[in-house]
Amino acid sequence: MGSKYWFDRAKQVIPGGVNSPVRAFNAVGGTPVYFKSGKGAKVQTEDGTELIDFCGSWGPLILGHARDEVVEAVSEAAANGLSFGANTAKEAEFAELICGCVPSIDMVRLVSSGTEAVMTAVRLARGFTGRQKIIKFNGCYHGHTDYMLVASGSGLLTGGISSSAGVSPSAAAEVFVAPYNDLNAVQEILRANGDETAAVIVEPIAGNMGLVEPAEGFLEGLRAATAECGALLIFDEVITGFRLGPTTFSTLCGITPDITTLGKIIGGGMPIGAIGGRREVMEKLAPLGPVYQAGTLSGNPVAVSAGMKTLQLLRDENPYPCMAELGKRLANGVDRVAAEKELALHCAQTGGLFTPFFRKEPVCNLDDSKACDAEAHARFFHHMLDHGIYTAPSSFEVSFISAAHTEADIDEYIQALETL
Ligand code: HOZ
Repeated sequence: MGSKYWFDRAKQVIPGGVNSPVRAFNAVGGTPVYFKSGKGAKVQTEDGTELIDFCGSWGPLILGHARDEVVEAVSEAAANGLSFGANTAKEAEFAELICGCVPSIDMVRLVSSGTEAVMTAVRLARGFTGRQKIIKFNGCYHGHTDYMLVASGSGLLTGGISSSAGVSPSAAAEVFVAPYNDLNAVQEILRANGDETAAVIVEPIAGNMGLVEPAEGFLEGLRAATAECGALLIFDEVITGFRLGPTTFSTLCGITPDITTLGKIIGGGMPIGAIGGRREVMEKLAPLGPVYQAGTLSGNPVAVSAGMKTLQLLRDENPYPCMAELGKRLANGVDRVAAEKELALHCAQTGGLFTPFFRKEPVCNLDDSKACDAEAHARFFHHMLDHGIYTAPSSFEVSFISAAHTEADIDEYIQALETL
């Protein structure tokens, strides 16, 4: 029973056959691959094939699939109880660990997903400032809360829509949208609406229109502009948190946001999200303050155990320089092959994050990303898949190198590309 069999069966009972639209292969066509198991950098499929996985569950699996110590931590926690809906020592230790790793986070509240983290962060910003408006960036994705689906990235782009149906016009009207990397546009919005603006939310490295790094001075400018008008700065680090070092990207780049959202890696492959920030802001959350947030499974002991073990291993083993070297090796290889074969292609890369963009010119915002050759990307994706390489099934996503990948895995990627 292969992927096609399971997809046909799933489509009868799951909308589109998938539990998240990005899995539907809409951008690349064909039948989505059904995964059976994973270990390290490799996955086994229901088609009986083995693939080198550069998607890594969209980011959480920085240590690779089923790392022994993480699985042991999960098994031990599960044997002691799957959920209590009450406090555990482990969640206090985990919060201490996160606060210890991220200087801008004095306090942290755990939730169950990145979407929930952003929803809470925005409510917190509104509760703290007493203002309603939010500024976001075109092509940044912050989960699927109503007002964050305006001009969103990720799966909305592959579906050919930039905003979701079902979002009330009043929710959408509270959001201003600026082009990514365009500080002037933000300053202009704030000049006219600064006293109504609760927060600017940004992926400090954009990862949902492909990989787009912040232009020099962009994040610093956002920090200064928000501080000037009393709006909060929210860094959505669901992708970048603990991805480029054992901390947030904000720590690495020396910019202090008021609120940070986390997810993915901090759950080590289990569902989790977190909101962290400075004490004065975080103390507005219930039960200390008037901003309500709750969750039966928030701080779930199994998820916390997976996350805790993952962060400890990252701290103890420091795989970051190695992942960055592999990332550079991959990007150099892609660019070399592109030059040799005269392909309109270049690879954006930082650390273990990368996106092959099918155009020669750099990609600095969503318009640039949309100008890439989508058909060339789809051909590339299926060619790589046929050669045992699994990457993000859309050019509006990032791919991930984990601590489990080796030089040989990177070289296989490049060899596959050479025969494109
Ligand atoms: N942020 C991920 C995609 N960019 C989430 C994956 C999903 O939407 O399922």
